[in-house]
Amino acid sequence: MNAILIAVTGTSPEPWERRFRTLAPQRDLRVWPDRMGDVRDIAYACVWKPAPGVLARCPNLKAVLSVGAGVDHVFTDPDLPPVPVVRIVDADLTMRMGEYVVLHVLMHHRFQRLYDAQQRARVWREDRQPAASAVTVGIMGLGVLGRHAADLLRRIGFSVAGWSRTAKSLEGVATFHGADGLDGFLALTDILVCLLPSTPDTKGLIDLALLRKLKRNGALGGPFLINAGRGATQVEADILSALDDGTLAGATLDVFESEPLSDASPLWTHPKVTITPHNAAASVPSALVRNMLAQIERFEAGGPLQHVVDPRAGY
Ligand code: NDP
Ligand code: OXD
Repeated sequence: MNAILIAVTGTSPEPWERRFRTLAPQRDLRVWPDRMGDVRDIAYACVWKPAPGVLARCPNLKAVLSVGAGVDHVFTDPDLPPVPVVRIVDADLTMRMGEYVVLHVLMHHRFQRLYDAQQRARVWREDRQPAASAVTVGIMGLGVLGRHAADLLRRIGFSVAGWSRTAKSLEGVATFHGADGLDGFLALTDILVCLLPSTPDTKGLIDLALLRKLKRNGALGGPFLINAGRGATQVEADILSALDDGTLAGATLDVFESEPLSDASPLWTHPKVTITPHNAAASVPSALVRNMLAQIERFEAGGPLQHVVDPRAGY
């Protein structure tokens, strides 16, 4: 009893299994699809995009643990059993996202794509360079990841604004919330960083109408977009239009409406776009299995599960 199931798709279960066996050799470990054994023994499922219906086969499941910070990949299962779903909150993942956001904010702020192009053409020409303090980075999503990124950016010297669903107060950050706060937030923003979850409320939020509300006369000469949250929040056709008509000066995209990004997408070769393969903050077994085991052991000792997702909000 109390077996742990590893049920992942699109990635190998092997490193997860190896790490569980190293840290908890005494635990009964099962692996989808071939080694589920007697499903009545399975109490916990550690999952990434689990195949629909797999979790419903485990009648004694007590909790689902997402191996990522996002949980949209769990809620797409129409047969998801009514057990708590917990997500990863871990310094390793948080710091990885912080690195990504800082890297891409600075890349746009320092016009690095321009200098890359100039280097290819052997052009020695210095462009203008506004100070970080003249640039506002607007972060959509002031959760665990958004707050950490805000703190890093503030320490580098950027002006930072943030937008969330509910009101927040963060030192040194101009905060906005809800539909009523969105336009004011966008009007301040030179570099928009999206760290939102995929929920029914955030679907398609980053469209042309929204991008047109970003600051037009800012120090960078035009606004930039960085999306490292979820692709479902963006309308890619609108982002392309915004890049082509000058609404956006450039974009970094780590997440896409459909992943992997199709070979046919014009985003791949767009001169103003930087693409990464949904690796802004990878979930790494060496760091995260310890976190999941701690959740399970605390729960078995009678303590609460932490970072349980509200299924109605979807994050
Ligand atoms: P949290 O749940 O801690 O934070 C989510 C934030 O989004 C909160 O501030 C929340 O507002 C806000 N939010 C949610 N819905 C809305 C809405 N409708 N309007 C305005 N704000 C909203 O999540 P994390 O910070 O840990 O992670 C954020 C997301 O990043 C994950 O859900 C995942 O999709 C993505 N991610 C991507 C990775 C990658 O490699 N690309 C890696 C890890 C995560 P409030 O504070 O009011 O609740
Ligand atoms: C996550 C992700 O949600 O990697 O953690 O996308």
